[in-house]
Amino acid sequence: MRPFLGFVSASLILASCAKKPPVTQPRDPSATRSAIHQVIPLPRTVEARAGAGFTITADTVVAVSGGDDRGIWIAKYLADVIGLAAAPQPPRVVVAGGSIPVGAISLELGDAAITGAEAYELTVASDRVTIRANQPAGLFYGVQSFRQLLPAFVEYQAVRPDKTRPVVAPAGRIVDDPRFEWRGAMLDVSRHFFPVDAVKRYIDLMSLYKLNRLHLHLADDQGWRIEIASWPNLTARGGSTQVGGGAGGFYTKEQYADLVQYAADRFVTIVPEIDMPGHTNAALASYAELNCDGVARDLYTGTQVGFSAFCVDKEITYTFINDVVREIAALTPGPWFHIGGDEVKTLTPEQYVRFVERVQTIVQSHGKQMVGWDEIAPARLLPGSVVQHWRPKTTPAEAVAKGARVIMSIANTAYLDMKYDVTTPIGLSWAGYVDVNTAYDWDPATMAAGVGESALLGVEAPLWSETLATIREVEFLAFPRLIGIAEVGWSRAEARDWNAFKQRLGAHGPRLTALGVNFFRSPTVPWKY
Ligand code: TNX
Repeated sequence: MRPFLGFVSASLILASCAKKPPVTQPRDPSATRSAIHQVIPLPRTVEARAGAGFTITADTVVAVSGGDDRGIWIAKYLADVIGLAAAPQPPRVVVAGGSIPVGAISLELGDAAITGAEAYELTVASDRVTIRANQPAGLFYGVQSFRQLLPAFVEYQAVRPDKTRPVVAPAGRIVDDPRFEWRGAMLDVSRHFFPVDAVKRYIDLMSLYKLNRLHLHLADDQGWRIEIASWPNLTARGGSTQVGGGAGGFYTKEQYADLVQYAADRFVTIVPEIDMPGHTNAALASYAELNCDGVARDLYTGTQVGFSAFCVDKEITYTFINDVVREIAALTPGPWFHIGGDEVKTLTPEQYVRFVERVQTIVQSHGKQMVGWDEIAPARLLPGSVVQHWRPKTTPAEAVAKGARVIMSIANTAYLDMKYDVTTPIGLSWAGYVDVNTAYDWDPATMAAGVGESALLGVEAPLWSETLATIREVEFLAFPRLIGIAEVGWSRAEARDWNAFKQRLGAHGPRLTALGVNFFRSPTVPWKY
C-alpha cells in the first residue's frame, strides 16, 4: 500500500511544479518504483518507501567518506556504470571531508549496523543515496544493488538516444548480507581457450550478481593455458590446440596477473585449477619424461575423458607439480589452489590416494589450501582442504567427517554446460537437462546426506567448454542460469521461491539486453522487453 500512496504523492509534487517541463516525469513510474523488489540476488530485507525517488542529474556527485583507495575505486566504478545516462559526463567523484554534499550518492565505510565482510545498507531518498558498509566488499555490493534500481538503459555503453527519461532510483531501504562466503563460477578455458577480454566480461557479469569466486580450469587433456617459466613446452606445445583442432592459446604470466587484479578489484577471487593426475594429456604431450613409458603423447582435440594420467610413481612428476604450483601460487593472492582430481580411470585407488595426499602437502607448502573434485574425499585431508561436490547420487560425507568443507556443484543442478532442454543447440546432456527452474530451485544444505549448512563453504556453477567456442556461446549457457545460482548462494533458502524469482528475473531482461548479453530467453520466464 505504501508504494501506491507514495506514487500519488510523487505525482502531486510533480503537478505542483507544473512550470517545469514535463520531461522529468517517468513514463512508467510503477515500473521504476517496483525496481526495488526486483533486485537479484534477493536481499535479506527490502523496504519500499513513499515519496519521490532519487534522480541522477548533471549535478549528482558520488561522495566517498571513511574510505581508502578501495572506496575511491568503488566510487569511480559506480560513476562509470552511470556513465552518460544523465549528463554529458559521468558523475564526479569527491572525497567527502566532514560534510557530504546534498544530492550526493554517498559511499560510507564504517559504522554499519549490519556486520559481516560483505554486508551493506542502502538507503534511497529524494535528496540522497547512502550506501554504508563496514568493509569495501559491502560497499561494492551496495553499489551493485543500487545499479539494479536504475533504469536498464543506464547499462548501454552508447549515449542514450532518448534523453527525456530521467534516471531515477525508487525510494527505499535494503539491508543485506550473503548466506554463503563462496559464490562461484567456473570457466573451462582448456577445452576451448577464451582470451583475457572474454574472461573479464564474464567477471563483469558475475559481479553484477554478487558472485565472488572465479575458478579457472587452466589445464586438461586438450590444452595447457598458463605460462610456466620452468616448463616452457607446456604452453609452446600443450597450449597450441583445443577441441576440434583450433589454435588454442594461453595466458602469459602478465595476462594472468592482470586477470587476477581485474577480478580482485571487483571482489572476485581467482581459484586456479591444474587438473591432475588425470586430464593431463596436454602436459604428457609437452614432456616425454612425465609419461611412465618416457614417450610423449600426441596432442588431443577430442572430447573423451579418463584416458590420461601422470606417472604417479616417478619422482620427476612431483618436481614438475612443485614447480607448477609454486609459479601459479606466486601469481595468485587468493588462498586456494585447485588440483582437480576427477575421473581418473587408469590408476589403482591406492595410487590415487597417495598422489592426492602428496600433492596436498605440496600445495600447502606454497601457502595454499587444496581444493579438489569430490573423488579426493577418501584421501587424508588436512585442515583447510575443500571438496567440490559434482557427482549426483554420491556424497562427500566422509570428507566432512574429516573436517573438510564442501562447495556444491552437482552436475544435474549446477552445471551450466548441460542443455536447457532437448532443443538447446549447444552443450551436453549426460547429467540430464538443466532448465532455469532446476538451476534455481534447490537448497545446498539438503543436497547430499551428511553435508549440512555448517559443512558448506558455498556453491559454484561450472561451465565446461567442450561445445563452446565463443564468448557468445558461453553467455548463452551461463545466462540466465548463473543468475539463479547467484541467488542460491546469496539469499536465504526460506525466502526463495521460483515463482517470485522468475518474475524478478523477467524484469532483468532489458538490463541483460542493454548489456549485450546473449542470454537464453527461456519460455519458463516472463521476460520484460
Ligand atoms: C565431467 S565435472 C568432467 C569434465 C567434463 C564435464 C562435462 C568433472 C569434475 N569432470 O571433465 O568436462 O563432465 O560436463
